[in-house]
Amino acid sequence: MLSKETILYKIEILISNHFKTPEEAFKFFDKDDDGKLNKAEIVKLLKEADINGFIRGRISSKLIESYDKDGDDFIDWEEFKSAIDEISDEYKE
Ligand SMILES: [Ca+2]
Ligand SMILES: [Ca+2]
Repeated sequence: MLSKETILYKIEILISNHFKTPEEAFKFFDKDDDGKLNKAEIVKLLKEADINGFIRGRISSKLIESYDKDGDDFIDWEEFKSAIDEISDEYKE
């Protein structure tokens, strides 16, 4: 199992390599355009972030567990942003 730090780091790399802003990444992965990421959409994000296929489902659940503040089983923009802010805090020099 990858550590949370490693996972967030891979997501950070994905976003900075392929998107101009975290918001653009969020919109890209929100395939059904409902303003929230569901588990399947997060699994796709993890795939793009080069996370091993066998653990994507579990990591996706873990991320929802950690960042779904209002408990609706979706990650909305505010929740996504708080995860991204955590990454930037951790990796800023
Ligand atoms: Ca969605
Ligand atoms: Ca939520």
